[in-house]
Amino acid sequence: MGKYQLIYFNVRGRGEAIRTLLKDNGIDYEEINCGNNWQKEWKPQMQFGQTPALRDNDFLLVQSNAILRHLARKHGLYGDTEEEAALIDMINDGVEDLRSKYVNLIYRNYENGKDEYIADLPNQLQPFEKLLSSNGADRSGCCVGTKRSFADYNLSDLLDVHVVLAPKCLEDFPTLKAYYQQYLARPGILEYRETEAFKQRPINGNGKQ
Ligand code: 0HH
Repeated sequence: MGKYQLIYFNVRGRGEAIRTLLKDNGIDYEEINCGNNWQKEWKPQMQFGQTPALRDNDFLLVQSNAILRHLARKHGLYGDTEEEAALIDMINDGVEDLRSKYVNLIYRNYENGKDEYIADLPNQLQPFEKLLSSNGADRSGCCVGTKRSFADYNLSDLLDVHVVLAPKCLEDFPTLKAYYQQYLARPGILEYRETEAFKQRPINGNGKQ
């Protein structure tokens, strides 16, 4: 098997959960920055005209959640039973719902919408707190079962960007806070966050965060 290639802009954005999954699981990959010649070279190659994209030998896959699921199937990050896989999907869909709102705020309504977004954030985070506390995720670091899944990388990244947007947003959510701290303390994540590549990569493409 050749090395995976992750084709994306030099931002965290929708690429970061994929990057952290790869890094934390010691999966070798090459990072390709499509930002230099996006319109002419890269965009026409992409099935939906967007990235992130993952090249897996001759197979080119786009859509960030499809990429996470593909890697999860191949590397044992999709739970142990069908029920666990369904719950992992459910949580990942919840992550996608909140990420869509976040992306809309960042790219379309930051100045006018930020205060209202932050005021409503507890309502958005509460379902995750409830789901994770029922799974003891503050101790296990896993949102489903006792094994990490792709949804953990996506949810942890979602918390990561929200802590930047609203630094106190996890204060009233002890399970989410402990779960996020466990994520940050993982050796693979710690090592990755020490790299210049991580430190210099903006969260979003327009400088807002
Ligand atoms: N549903 C898709 C998914 O989940 C959505 C992907 C998407 O929105 O994968 N892709 C955007 C890039 S994410 C895209 O391809 C936002 C990052 C913007 C970075 C801008 C450049 C920054 C340079 C430092 N957009 C390009 C396009 O639509 O033409």
